[in-house]
Amino acid sequence: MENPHRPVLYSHPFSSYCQKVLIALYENGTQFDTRMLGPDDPDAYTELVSRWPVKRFPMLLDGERAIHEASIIIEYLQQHYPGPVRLIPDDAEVALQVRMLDRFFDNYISTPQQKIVFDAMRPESDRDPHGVADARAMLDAAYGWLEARMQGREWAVGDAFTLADCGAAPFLFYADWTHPLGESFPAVTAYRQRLLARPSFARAVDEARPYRNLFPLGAPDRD
Ligand SMILES: N[C@@H](CCC(=O)N[C@@H](CS)C(=O)NCC(=O)O)C(=O)O
Repeated sequence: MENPHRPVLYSHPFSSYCQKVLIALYENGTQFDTRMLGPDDPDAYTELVSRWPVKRFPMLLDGERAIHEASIIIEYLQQHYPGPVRLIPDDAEVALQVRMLDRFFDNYISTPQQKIVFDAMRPESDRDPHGVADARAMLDAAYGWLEARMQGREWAVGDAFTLADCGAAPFLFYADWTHPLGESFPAVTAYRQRLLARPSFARAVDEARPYRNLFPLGAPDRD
């Protein structure tokens, strides 16, 4: 039976976790409305915080049901608004690998990347150089693991674009700005380029271009 609601995404175009969900929505051509979190709609942020005091976004509101956490929103969309692209494969073993890679990109690419960016937004006196050094070491380790994994692969798991690639795209995009891949990780760099060429992510990147001034480390003049 067709779902009677049109879900509403509370998000900001420059946010990596919002882009992760936008990729899933665009891959399947899912119809949705947006409440953009920003000065033009202060009520949107108030509503987000009233439902999710940890103040993290995106949030998907489907009728009165709020869904949090980008990966879970993508799982929810597949269950409730299925489209032609199965981002969580039907095969349980392959789906397990997809979820493992999804955790990898969240925990070991995005989390250290965010640590470095959030640190740069603090006043000089409140910075945490030790934590930032740990985050850079984590990114180097994660890049190394991914470099070995991506040999001969097009996407993170199997032959198809999945949930894992939805996260990889924005997280590697910003991670390379924050802690450059350089020359040492050619397979990861090539994977990042393939992700940038994927129409769903290219659209999200284009929609976020006007906000590059928000990047506290200075957005590089590329991508
Ligand atoms: N675990 C969350 C992380 C979401 C997240 O970190 N979102 C960022 C934007 S990219 C955010 O809400 N930042 C606002 C803040 O830290 O106050 C998810 O998977 O959705």
